[in-house]
Amino acid sequence: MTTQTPNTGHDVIAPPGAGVSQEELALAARNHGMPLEALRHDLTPVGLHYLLIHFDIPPLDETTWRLHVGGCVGRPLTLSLADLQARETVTLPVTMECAGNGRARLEPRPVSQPWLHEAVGTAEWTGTPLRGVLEEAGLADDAVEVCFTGHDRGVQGGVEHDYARSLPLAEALGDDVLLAWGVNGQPLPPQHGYPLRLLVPGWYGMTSVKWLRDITVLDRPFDGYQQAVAYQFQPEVDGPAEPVTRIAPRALVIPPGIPDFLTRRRHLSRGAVTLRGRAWSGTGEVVAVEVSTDGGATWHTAELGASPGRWAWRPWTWTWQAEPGEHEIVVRARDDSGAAQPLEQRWNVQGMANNAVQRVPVTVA
Ligand SMILES: Nc1nc2c(c(=O)[nH]1)N[C@H]1C(S)=C(S)[C@@H](COP(=O)(O)O)O[C@H]1N2
Ligand SMILES: [Mo]
Repeated sequence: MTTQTPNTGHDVIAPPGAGVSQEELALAARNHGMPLEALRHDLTPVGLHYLLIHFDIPPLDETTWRLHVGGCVGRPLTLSLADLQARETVTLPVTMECAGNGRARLEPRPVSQPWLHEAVGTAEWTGTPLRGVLEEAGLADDAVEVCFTGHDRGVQGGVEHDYARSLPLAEALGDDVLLAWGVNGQPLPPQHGYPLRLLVPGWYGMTSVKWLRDITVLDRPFDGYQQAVAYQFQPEVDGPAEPVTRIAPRALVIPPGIPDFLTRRRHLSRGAVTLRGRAWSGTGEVVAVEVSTDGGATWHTAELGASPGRWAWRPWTWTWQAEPGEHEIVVRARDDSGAAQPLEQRWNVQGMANNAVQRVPVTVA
């Protein structure tokens, strides 16, 4: 079986039982997750929102930066940030999650950013609907996709490229797709795409291209590296692959009690403890969250609260009468499309969309 990236000789799958490598550690130190206790916030404070940056944060200045809109359009556009900010302005709370969230829990481990559960955050993004800009440029009759290119460039899988992703035309024209310059009431900070990023609610994070440089309308599907090679759900090495698109349902619990520093095992006292968390999905509205405290043998229905918006996570609570002993809390979500979290995820080469349930070991004294 081929477990190395073409052109680089690097392992794409860690040998069975191997620990996280120095390279994975370097990625993890750059691309931090959201501490799970930050699930207490409706909107994730910007510094606690997860980050995923493939290459380097590009040095950009909004006074000289311009957005170019071209390809299969009647009128190519060059827009400054002020031009964009003079347009219709919308603010939307959106839960974003990395498609690689859960990757490090697969065995054998796909080698990349080693997320466990924490590659998620919810922010209020401010920008202008993409549709208005595309309409102003005038879509040609043969337009099929819209490609978004960032200012960041690097080498992945031995291929040098600008970070770029595309959307089918119908998705790009969706009501809630934004060109965003603000987050939680502030200008975008460098790490989240300053001065302008794409924001595609409901889709995994790779779609929401940061540091936008070009929007190019295409008359054929885009075949760039981040579209056609990365972000594929491929259950078998050398087997067929499907592109990863929308966020699969997931619930997380705020780990209760206090943690052990090194193992992060939870310690709490006996008695009533209200477990709290959030649940989200890009394939429908979350309609059920269930909680188990015995590793999944028995399940209880949690109470759902209101989401801050259609594309944002829902809070949930459930009160547990904790008895002394060793327990394992497990939570799972289901949405109104019928999609639900599995107890075990089907393995895949890139470690995509692993929404297998969270398990939190707890010691009750
Ligand atoms: N230009 C560019 N856009 C990008 C990326 C990137 O590396 N370069 N990473 C993508 C990925 S994989 C994710 S999960 C989200 C993360 O967004 P955040 O760092 O603002 O949370 O940005 C996406 N947009
Ligand atoms: Mo990602």
